[in-house]
Amino acid sequence: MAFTLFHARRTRSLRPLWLMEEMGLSYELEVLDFKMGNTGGEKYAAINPLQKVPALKDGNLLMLESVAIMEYLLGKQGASNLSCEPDDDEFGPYLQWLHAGESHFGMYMSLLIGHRLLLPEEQRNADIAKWATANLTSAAELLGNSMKGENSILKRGFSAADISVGYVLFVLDMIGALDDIAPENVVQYWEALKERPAWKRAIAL
Ligand SMILES: N[C@@H](CCC(=O)N[C@@H](CS)C(=O)NCC(=O)O)C(=O)O
Repeated sequence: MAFTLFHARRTRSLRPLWLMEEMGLSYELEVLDFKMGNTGGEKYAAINPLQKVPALKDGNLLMLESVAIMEYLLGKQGASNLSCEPDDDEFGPYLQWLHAGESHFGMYMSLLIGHRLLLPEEQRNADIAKWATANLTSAAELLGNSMKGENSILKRGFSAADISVGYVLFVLDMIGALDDIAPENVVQYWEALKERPAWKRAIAL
C-alpha cells in the first residue's frame, strides 16, 4: 500500500480522503485528534512540523497541502473523469475552482471559524468575522453563477474541483452559516454532493 494519509475528522484532510474514495485507491489512514496548535502531538510533529492536516506520505515523499495532494494523486493516476487535461475545453475553469477552494474560499473560511468559534473569546474580532462572511458571500454567489453542470462546477460533471469547493460548503453547513452565505443553487449543490457514496464513506472514517 503506497499512500498514507494523516487525517483529522472534519478537517481539510477530507479533501484527499474523499478523492481517494472516489478514485477507489487503497491507502492507509492515520486518524489524529485535532487540537489547534498541537494536532497529533509530538509523534506527528516529527512527521509534519506544522502539525496541520492533511499530510500524505508516498514512500519518502511528504506532502502537506490538501489541493496539491489531490493534484498529485490525480496526476499519478493519469487522465480520468475526476480531473481535466490541458486539451480539455474546461481545463481553465477546472484549475480555477480547484484552487479557489483553498486559496480564496479557504482563507475566509478559516478567518470565519477562527473569529466565530475556534479562538478564545477574548481574541475574536467581530469585524474580521464580518469581513470574512462578506467575502464568502460574494465568492459563493460567483460560484452559483459559474456552475455549468447540474450538480457540478463543470459541464462534464463531478470533478476534484467540486471536492475542493465542496469541503468549504461542508464547513459552512457545519457551523450553521451556509444558508446565510450561499445562494439557493449552491445550497442545493452541497445537498447533492453530500449524497455521494464516496463522501459518505470519507466523513464516516
Ligand atoms: N492550506 C493547507 C491548510 C491546512 C490546515 O490549516 N489544516 C487545518 C485543519 S482544516 C489544521 O490542521 N489546523 C491545525 C492548526 O492550525 O493548529 C491545506 O489546504 O492543506
